[in-house]
Formats: sequence, C-alpha cells, structure tokens
Amino acid sequence: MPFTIESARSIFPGTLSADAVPATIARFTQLNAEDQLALIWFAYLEMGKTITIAAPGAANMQFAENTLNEIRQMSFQEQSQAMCDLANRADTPICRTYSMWSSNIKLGFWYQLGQWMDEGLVAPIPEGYQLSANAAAVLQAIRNLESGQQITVLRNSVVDMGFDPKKLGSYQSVAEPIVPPVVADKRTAVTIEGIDNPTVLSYMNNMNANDFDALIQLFTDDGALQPPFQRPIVGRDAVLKFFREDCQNLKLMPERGVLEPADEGYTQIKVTGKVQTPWFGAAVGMNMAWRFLLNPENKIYFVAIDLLASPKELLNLTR
Ligand code: 45D
Repeated sequence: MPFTIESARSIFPGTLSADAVPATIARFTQLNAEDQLALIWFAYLEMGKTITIAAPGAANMQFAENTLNEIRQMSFQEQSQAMCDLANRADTPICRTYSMWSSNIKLGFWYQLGQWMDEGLVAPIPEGYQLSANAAAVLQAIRNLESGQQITVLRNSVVDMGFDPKKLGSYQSVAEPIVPPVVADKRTAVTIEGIDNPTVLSYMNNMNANDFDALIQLFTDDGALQPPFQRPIVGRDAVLKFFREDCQNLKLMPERGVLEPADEGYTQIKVTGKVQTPWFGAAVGMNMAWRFLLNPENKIYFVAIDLLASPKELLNLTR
C-alpha cells in the first residue's frame, strides 16, 4: 500500500486552514474560569446581534435535563461554582456526566443555561464584570474572526469543558437519537464544478440525507476521517459512530474541485465549498475543504475536512 493514514494527512499541503481557531482556543484555555465564562458570555451576546442560534429540540434536551434541573435548584453561588468547575475541567459528578455527552448535547446544555442566565434563573455574569487584559485581548481576537471561525471557537471551547473523558475509563457516550435518513424523493443532489467522481458525489449526497449506513459503505474498512483541527478517526466503526453523533442535519454545499492521480492507482481529490450547521442554518456558511484519497476501487481511504483560513482559499485548488 502506497499510503498510511499519517502520509495521507498531507495530501494537498497547500491548503490553508483557519489556524486562528486553535490559536484563539489556546489563548482562551490559559484564562481563569471566571474570565472564560464571562468572555463566552460577552462573545455570545455580541454574536447574537447578527446571527441567531437555533434552540435545540425538546427531544434532544432530555439527556441534559436532570443535570440542568439540578443546577437550576442550586443557589447562585453553587451555580457559579458548577459552571467554573466545567471550565476548569474539574473532577465533580456534574463534570463527569458532562464529559459523556455528545457535542450537540453539551451545546444544548449551555444554550439552556444561557437562557436561564438571561432570565435570572441561573447566576448571571456579575454586572460590570471586568475582563482581565488577556481575556479582553482574546475577546477582540474572536471579534476579528469571520463568523464560521467564531462559531467554531465557541463550539470547541464548550466541547473541551468538563472532566477529561479519556480519564473516565470505559463509558457509554450519550447522544441524541438518530434521525431517519431523508426519503428518496426528498433528496437533493450536489454538483461540483470539475468533479464527477461518483464516490465524492455520493459522500456529499448521503451526508446531506443523513444516510450514514450508505455513507459508511463508501469507506475502506481501515478508512479514516479527519474533522477540522482533530486527529483522524480511524476505521469504519469509529467513523460511523462519529457520523451518528456529530453529523446529523449538516448541509454540505460543495462548489468546485480538482482530481489528480496519486501513486499505485490511488486518486486524490480536493473539493471546496460551504457547510452549514443546524445550529445556525443559512446564517453562517463555513468555508471548507474536503481532501479525499480514494483507493483503486474508488473507496475512501482518507478524507480530511478543513475549515479554511479565508474565502480566498475556496479558489485554491492547486497542490
Ligand atoms: O461558558 O464532511 C454561555 C464533519 C456563557 C463531518 C455559554 C463535517 C457561559 C464530515 C453564553 C451561557 C462533521 C467533520 C458558555 C463535514 C459559558 C464532513 C454558552 C463538518 C459556554 C463537512 C455558549 C462539519 C453557547 C462542521 C450556548 C464544520 C455556545 C460543523 C453555542 C461545524 C455554540 C459546526 C454553538 C459548528 C456552536 C457548530 C451552538 C462550528 C455551534 C457550532
């Protein structure tokens, strides 16, 4: 085999991803918990003026319900402590429960706390709270990002909170129920300028239809998928689990691509375009690239998904 997952990661090395996102998260993580919570609160308020976030469905909130009610019944001081514990990744029962949730449940949990903070049911950020100079600088850095990068910073900071799941030992992750795939006559088909490869087109169309069983068939048994700013997820079982937990109701809008032969009958394909998350819908179009490596049987051995540095990168299809 001419490739390993590690070597596949560097196909189309000229792709510029949004390094500002991990750089901003790294600075954010250095702040103390009070500053982190206040900063997210301010960022969230400011963003809310231009883009509104979609409320999670009631069915999806049931998994966080017990913890939310527990927090709601606490005193303001205990509530602040519970939220700081999450930011500090402390070892508490709430932080352990939180760590087992899928990303969407974590986001829905904070969405609810944010509502309650607004309504005065959960301890607000104190009136006139002064961010430290470092926190103010991080907030300014977030303001300067484009909206797709801003929501990624928010999402990643929420996902990183709570107890470290790697320290839990074996556990059952908690995710929303799986929605049924879109029925055949309601599906839409993408077109990609410069690309007619059926595997790549099926990838986009199956993802858009939430048809994860068909989607996973496009991968080799040892295939891998690398989400933005993450290590590759390797093997069909792990990738399928990721699709079910993290990929429902995405809207992939690929625009153009290039195809090039690679070693020993492999093919590498880069596609660029926009992606919408159900949390923000059409209000935020993230500028993305997909870098596929297909084996000689046209199965996906590797695909990396990158959040691009700028809209200009949508036109960068060179190696
Ligand atoms: O701490 O092809 C308060 C893959 C203050 C799959 C708060 C993909 C206190 C393959 C405001 C209460 C998935 C990789 C906090 C494609 C406090 C594939 C609350 C890509 C925390 C294309 C904050 C998909 C809140 C992509 C409520 C790129 C924050 C998906 C909420 C990207 C933030 C999705 C939310 C993104 C952020 C979603 C809801 C970036 C959502 C972001």
